Amino acid sequence: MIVANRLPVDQVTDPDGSTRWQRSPGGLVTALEPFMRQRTGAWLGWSGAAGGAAPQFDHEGLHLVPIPLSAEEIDRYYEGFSNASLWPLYHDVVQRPEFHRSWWDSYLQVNERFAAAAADVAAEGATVWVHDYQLQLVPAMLRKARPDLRIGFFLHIPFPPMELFMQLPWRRQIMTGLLGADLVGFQRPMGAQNFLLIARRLLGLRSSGSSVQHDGRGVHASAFPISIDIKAFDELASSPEVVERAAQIRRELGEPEKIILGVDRLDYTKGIGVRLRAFKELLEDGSISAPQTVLVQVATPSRERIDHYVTMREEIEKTVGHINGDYGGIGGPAVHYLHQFMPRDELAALYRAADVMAVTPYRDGMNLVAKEYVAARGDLGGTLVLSEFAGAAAELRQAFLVNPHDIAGVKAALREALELPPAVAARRMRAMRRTVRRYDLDHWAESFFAALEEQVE
Ligand code: GDG
Repeated sequence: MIVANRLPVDQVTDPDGSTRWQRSPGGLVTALEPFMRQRTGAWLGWSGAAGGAAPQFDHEGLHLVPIPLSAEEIDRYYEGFSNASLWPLYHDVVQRPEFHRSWWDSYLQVNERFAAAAADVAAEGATVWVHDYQLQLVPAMLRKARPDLRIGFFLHIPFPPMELFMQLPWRRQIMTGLLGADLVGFQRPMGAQNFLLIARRLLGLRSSGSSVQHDGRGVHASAFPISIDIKAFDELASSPEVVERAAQIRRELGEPEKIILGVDRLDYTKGIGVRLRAFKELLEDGSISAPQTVLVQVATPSRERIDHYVTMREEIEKTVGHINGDYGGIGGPAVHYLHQFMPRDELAALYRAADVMAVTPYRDGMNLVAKEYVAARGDLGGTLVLSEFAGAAAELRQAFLVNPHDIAGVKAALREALELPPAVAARRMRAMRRTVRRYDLDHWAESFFAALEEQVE
């Protein structure tokens, strides 16, 4: 059973008033959905809309259990505590986290609701896999109600170093919540190390190797770098329709010599501004010119009611306006900015069309976009510029690794990536494809389950 903040589908209302379920965006769903489809199991999560309880239902082979959230809980638990306290705190305080007791109360209450529903639905001795920062209290709550269950937890975002985590007024409760799991998984070894250190120092627990003793049980903490369904994405991106669409995109952009691409949820952790600034300076100093070189930035709408996100969107759109005002021509903008959700095959075509993929987050648990780009380049074309602070940098060593705080470094990497001879680019891409093929989504999930079984036996 999967327990995650969101169901893998959203309820959408069509103009004629009818409702239907549609696959929802985001890294977690992209990663888990294909994995669950090959198995039988249930998925508990919120539908994405405010309101009362909806009945359980089956959708494309999955048993889905919607968890209701009221408008106030969306405000406090989701947009508040999850996304304006924990999200910035865990991402190196790129923005200042806010702490409010009313948000915490709501977080506690919603976690209780998820745990109670999971306790209700899970079969005797079932394996329950709880996901992400919104539900860190669920493991302990669930264990209390159902000691027969095998409980795994995976954190999709970074787990911060002790000095940042200690800011959290409810740090003990969060740690105790996580320690209800048999296995706590992180994207990077550093996350597991931070967790173990905090368990020792804050709670005074005894640890040996990568386990701590809590409540008479051993809790294991380890890294499981997430990936994507490489084969499926590779096939999609190599299909004649997508390859043709990629050529058409280049034509629609006016046959530029070089296309730089960014694809992100519109989030302040993703460093979209870094990319724009580096691109602007390259235009300014004459290293490149538009429309021979263009930047396509897809910024998927995200968390649109949270203040930080509203301000960031305004800043980004202002910068795009400035760049196009200064460097674009009639019918030929320098930046093609799309604040839209793209169909998956359109995204694949964009990856396929791009000469340089720019992924420059200040901090990112993994970053699946970087892996998707590599998966999409069966033609061995394209180069990847990747932030050192994305989890993916540990695996994609042949990318141009950059420090997003160093604009000069990002500029230099973009310039180099744009000028890289195709044979060298192909060599780098081939090496990265080998890595992503070996450590794909199945490898991630299977190694997590194997470790969970080993821990419990
Ligand atoms: C969190 C962690 C971690 C984006 N725009 C569109 C679209 N997407 C898809 C991408 C990709 C996914 O959403 C985004 O995944 P990321 O990993 O890049 O980022 P987060 O959403 O922040 O995910 C992250 C991840 O969880 C998994 O553990 O890697 O570090 O922050 O798959 O393709 N998909 C479509 N249209 C879009 O416009 N179809």
